[in-house]
Amino acid sequence: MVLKLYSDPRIFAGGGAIFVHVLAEKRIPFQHIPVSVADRQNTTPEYLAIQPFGQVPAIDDDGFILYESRAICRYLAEKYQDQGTPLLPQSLKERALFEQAAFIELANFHPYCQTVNDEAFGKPRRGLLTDQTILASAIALASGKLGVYETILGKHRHQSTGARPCRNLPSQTSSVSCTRIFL
Ligand SMILES: N[C@@H](CCC(=O)N[C@@H](CS)C(=O)NCC(=O)O)C(=O)O
Repeated sequence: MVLKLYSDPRIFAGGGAIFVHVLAEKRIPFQHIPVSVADRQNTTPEYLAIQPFGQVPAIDDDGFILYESRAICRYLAEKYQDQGTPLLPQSLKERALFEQAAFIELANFHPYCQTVNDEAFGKPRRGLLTDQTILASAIALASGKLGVYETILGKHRHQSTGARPCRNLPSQTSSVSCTRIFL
């Protein structure tokens, strides 16, 4: 049965931005089941039975329900290990560096960029006022973290071309693609 993917109607929105990279890299066919947060479809009893926190995304893989976008990424990368782009390193040390990159994304990048995104774009879209103090503080914190990324990227120039592997990280970078920067 084809993988069912419950996510925002704009599939690339929110947590969807994280795992669509894995779906694409692994060439995994899926059925998109839109769950509109704007229309509160994430709070119906049917959806809460799938994702008890009422958040998107979630998947149903032939009856196996999984939520939390990064856990979904890990599951799909592992399940389709021999298909598409290899994403998970196998050796102990490479795996440790992968986990380091993944936790940096979660702890040092995502919270600040998510706040910037919500204050600058999410709130106005929902008809709310941006809190300029929170926005300025999150931008300052995010800039500091991105400065560290720049330093790390500067040390990891592309082996063959000398170019940096990735510049100007998008607002939501998947843990998996992030790993390529660190390995
Ligand atoms: N940690 C979760 C976060 C998911 C999340 O925050 N989803 C947002 C949309 S981007 C959501 O469903 N918000 C609705 C709500 O919390 O009521 C994940 O990565 O899957």
